[in-house]
Amino acid sequence: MTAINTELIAAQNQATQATFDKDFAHLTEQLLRRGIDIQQICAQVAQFGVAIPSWGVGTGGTRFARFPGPGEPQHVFDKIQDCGVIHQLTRATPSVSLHIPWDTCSDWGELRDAAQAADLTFDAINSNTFSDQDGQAHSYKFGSLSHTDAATRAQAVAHNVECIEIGQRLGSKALTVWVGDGSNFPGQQHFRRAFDRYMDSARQIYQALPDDWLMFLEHKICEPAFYSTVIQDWGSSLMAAQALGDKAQCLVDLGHHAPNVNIEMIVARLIAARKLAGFHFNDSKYGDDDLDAGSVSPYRLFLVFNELVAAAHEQVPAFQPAYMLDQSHNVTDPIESLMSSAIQCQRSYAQALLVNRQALDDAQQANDALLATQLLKAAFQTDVEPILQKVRRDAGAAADPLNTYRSSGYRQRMAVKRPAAGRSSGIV
Ligand code: PSV
Ligand code: MN
Repeated sequence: MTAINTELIAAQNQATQATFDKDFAHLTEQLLRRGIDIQQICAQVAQFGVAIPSWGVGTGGTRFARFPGPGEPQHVFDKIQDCGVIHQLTRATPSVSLHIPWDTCSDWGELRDAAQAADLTFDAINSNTFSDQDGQAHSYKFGSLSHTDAATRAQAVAHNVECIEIGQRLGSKALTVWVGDGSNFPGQQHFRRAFDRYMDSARQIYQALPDDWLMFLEHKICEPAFYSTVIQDWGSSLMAAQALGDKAQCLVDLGHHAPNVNIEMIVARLIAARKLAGFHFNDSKYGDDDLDAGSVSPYRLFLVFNELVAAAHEQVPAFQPAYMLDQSHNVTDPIESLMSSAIQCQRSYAQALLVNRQALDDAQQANDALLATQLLKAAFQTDVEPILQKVRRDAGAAADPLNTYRSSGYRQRMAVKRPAAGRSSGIV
């Protein structure tokens, strides 16, 4: 089942074939002079995939307001359909990450079939114990897995176990746990006891993990708690993952760090500890802004991928990070943002593949700081667009996904089919 007319894609690709051929031939020659086989790079880039968060296809908001866009998905099946469009046009987003209970469904088998029909699988499943649901017995206002009240903790554990069960029916292989637990006032919380309570709950969830599952712990420095959070940084996350066991790993959301922190270095440390679960890609200027990946700091995104490519190149054992986007689209069509963000990740990956690893090793060994940094810049400053386009063209995706999406009229069709939801508030 394809939501966008395949003839439209083929016709648009054909229209730009001649200019593309010239650009690709030019880059082939350029890279050859640098000793790089473009076909090899294309083959690696073709393997790249980043998961779409189900919540990302709806319009996001801030704590002040949300301005709904036309044709927003109304239920999880609509979300799968939108994710299918993104994958059809980019072939870079083969999976979807669900968030429970934002995503509800009376028949998970039917959802699995719908995803399969859209050529999608299910990535990590996310639990939600940072907001209360209707009819919930115990409130998460003062925390969930680390709450002072045992019954509230038990409820939060049970929810995570239920998420694992749902994920099993969908074919997921990981549970992502992010808690909003923390405090707003000095003295409000006993730091060590709150962490101990979190660990006690996390252990119970860990015990419910199937053998072939992983548990991703996501840290965040602040928000909704603004004085302290229980899993505030990669240090706490690593402590927790190491204490839980081999199946627990640390997930890096690019927006969850202190300002100016060196994220690529955190990535390197987690790789060294064999504890890097993967990523929630997005970008930020001030905090957890959830802006589009690489929209503000593309070089930082490249430097993260540089660490990943280096680890793969050096054959770090069992190195298989999970890639996902986690963004909030307040002023754009979410499908457009997610397509361009997925491609931005793919671009950073392709650029990182161009780094001359041997020359970089030599420069580092010789303490040649300037040459080392220039080697990274040389890769980052290469326009890899012909590589990305080649991979898309070969896979039957759109050479120019944004243009093809806009001319397909998909959003206009959905605006008719999915009448506007009411105005609502809240961060998604
Ligand atoms: C928290 O800010 C977070 O990054 C977690 O991954 C949540 O699941 C997601 O955002 C919710 O939007
Ligand atoms: Mn996240």
